Amino acid sequence: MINRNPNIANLKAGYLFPEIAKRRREYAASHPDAKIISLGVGNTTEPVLPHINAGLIEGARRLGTAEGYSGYQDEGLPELREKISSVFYNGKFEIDEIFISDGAKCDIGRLQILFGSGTKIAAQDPSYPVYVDGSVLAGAAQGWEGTGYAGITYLPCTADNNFFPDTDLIPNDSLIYFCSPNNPTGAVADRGQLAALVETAVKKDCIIIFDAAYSEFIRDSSLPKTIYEIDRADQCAIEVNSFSKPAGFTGVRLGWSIVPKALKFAGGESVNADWNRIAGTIFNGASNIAQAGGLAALDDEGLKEIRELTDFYLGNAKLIRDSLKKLKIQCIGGDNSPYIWAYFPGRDSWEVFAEILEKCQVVTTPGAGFGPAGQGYIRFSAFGHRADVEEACRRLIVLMQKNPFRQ
Ligand code: PGU
Repeated sequence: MINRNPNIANLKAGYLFPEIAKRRREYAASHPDAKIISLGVGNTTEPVLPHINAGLIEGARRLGTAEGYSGYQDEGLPELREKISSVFYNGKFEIDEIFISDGAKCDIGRLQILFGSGTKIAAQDPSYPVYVDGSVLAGAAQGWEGTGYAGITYLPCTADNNFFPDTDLIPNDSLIYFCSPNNPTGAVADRGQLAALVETAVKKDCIIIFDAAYSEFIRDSSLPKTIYEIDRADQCAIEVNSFSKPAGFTGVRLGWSIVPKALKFAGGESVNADWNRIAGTIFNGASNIAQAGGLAALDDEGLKEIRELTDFYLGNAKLIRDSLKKLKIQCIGGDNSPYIWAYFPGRDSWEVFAEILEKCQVVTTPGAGFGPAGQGYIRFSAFGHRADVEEACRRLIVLMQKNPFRQ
């Protein structure tokens, strides 16, 4: 018999979002009349807008024609890569520094192969669970100790440090996971903060994996949308991004990663060349239909639709934030991000999650699921139909005012 992969055995708990879905199912089974509303997982709910949808349809139509048919296209359509470079990076990157993927999560998982199991990991705490869980799967952790994994450096991001980590905690030669706008806190790193992060990475010979999946939700034009707005970031950072949230492609599956040619390993070898080798070996490219939709999303009409869709979700976020403020619950996020991070001092976040589900039949995400520093917090997602979000807010205000949160 083959032994179980010890890295899987090292994982402390199941993946966060299926666990929440399970608790929702259990609640629904014991309360069959409950009209449950989800402000839990960040999954898009609104239809793909017409121009982008026409791009997807046209992509499918072309596949049925002799002139338009295409097969494998490993690194992605050259036109799409050019468009990504010009729309998001001012033309800074050549197309062979841009790798089209089937989504940011998939690339975050695969990028681990670049570094191997011996690499030190530093991750924002709280953070998108894929960074830490993916690192554990890749063999970077030595098991669970107390509230976190041994071998992974947690970088607390709390109200005390304005949700930006103490860069002194980052070990030399480590792989740093950083997400801005942040999931789950909704905080966005400003230019000075990102410059400090880049400076630390350069000084300590680290590589940053910068997750910009929510960059299109940034409305404050002084905030950087990509780490490459910072000097020397191309020497120390890989950026992953996605069409999932801005274009409603969570089910279509399309993203990209930037692996600059200036990025080198300790021995001077090219990270870009190795990523090209890995991606060519274990990935056969994103769907050509999805890429046709991606191209439509990046022309003038498509960019207007991205703005419209992200404005819609930001409108939901404002409703949620205003409701929490009425209840005098401290919260951040929701202005340049689709997540609102609400603080319940001294409370266990799974208990607050259960209380909101019981009293309001609203599903949220407990902060502790994103890391030890998330304890006491709840994440509200702004992805939902407007009527559902309005109803969830109404329930929160009416029911929680009548029957306030337990202390
Ligand atoms: N990066 C971040 C920071 C995310 O929050 C998510 C989705 C992704 C990447 C995934 O991007 P794709 O391009 O669609 O792969 N986070 C959601 C969904 C949960 C999940 O497991 O991905 C969330 O609720 O946190």
